[in-house]
Amino acid sequence: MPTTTTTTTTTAGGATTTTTTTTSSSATEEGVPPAGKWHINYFPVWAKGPAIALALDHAGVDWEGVHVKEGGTMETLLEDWTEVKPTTAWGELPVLTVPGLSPIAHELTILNYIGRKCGLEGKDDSEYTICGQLMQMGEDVYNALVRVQPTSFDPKTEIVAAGKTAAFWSNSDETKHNLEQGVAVYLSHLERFHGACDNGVAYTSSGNTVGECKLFAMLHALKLIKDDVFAGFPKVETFYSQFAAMPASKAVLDDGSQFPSGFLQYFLSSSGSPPPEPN
Ligand SMILES: N[C@@H](CCC(=O)N[C@@H](CS)C(=O)NCC(=O)O)C(=O)O
Repeated sequence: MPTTTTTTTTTAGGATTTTTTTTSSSATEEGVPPAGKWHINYFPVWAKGPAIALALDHAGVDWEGVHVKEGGTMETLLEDWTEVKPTTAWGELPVLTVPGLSPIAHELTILNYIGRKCGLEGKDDSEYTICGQLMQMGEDVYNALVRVQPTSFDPKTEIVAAGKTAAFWSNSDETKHNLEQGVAVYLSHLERFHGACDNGVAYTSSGNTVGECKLFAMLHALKLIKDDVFAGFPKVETFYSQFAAMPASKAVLDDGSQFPSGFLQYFLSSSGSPPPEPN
């Protein structure tokens, strides 16, 4: 754990005393968010950045977002990314930068960091494990969408033609291998888990742990593709609606909050309908 060492020299009655004090810096203390502005870099699409923006707004930290490069536009995005990519640790976004630490990459690591520093990982061990499982479920849904769903950059023509996208949306067989699991199976697991958590409309008592931020972001990605996707899953639908209505969530949904512009739909319907206009 990084520490700060302070050496103090005092002279009293002709004798010199040197005292060395070692303390952990605030950037490493659980529950103590580093002071100063936090910076998050991510593309202007609803994929792996929105959950972080949601968590930052729910945490109430002072933050600002950039889409790839300060002052960049949609027109310069790809060119900007070619320039910025080699400067990142892993050649990818999102990247969070907080005062006193090296840049942090990988969405789930960033979310775990925010949860730990800002008290958004559940009030006790039980909620901590709920939070973590929801985060992973959100990631599983993301990875399923990456496998089958057309995106604003890739129509996935062969995958759609092979019927894999349609199968994801129609398959409710819970015995299928999880790589072939349909959206209804993910949602029925989330419906049952919600009941087991027994925490009212949300999964945890606060309803805004980093796991719930990630889950909400992926539920929203599903809803953008198919508006009635939660039909038959009332607990999931209620969780989605109440999370969307929270003021800290609305800012991100409306215009990307502290990002210079809102997030565009990334995963598209396979029926060829165009994504909505940018905010
Ligand atoms: N393991 C990383 C994956 C991040 C990732 O796949 N980022 C994509 C955007 S969603 C990216 O940077 N793509 C641009 C590129 O690879 O050049 C995470 O979970 O954050």
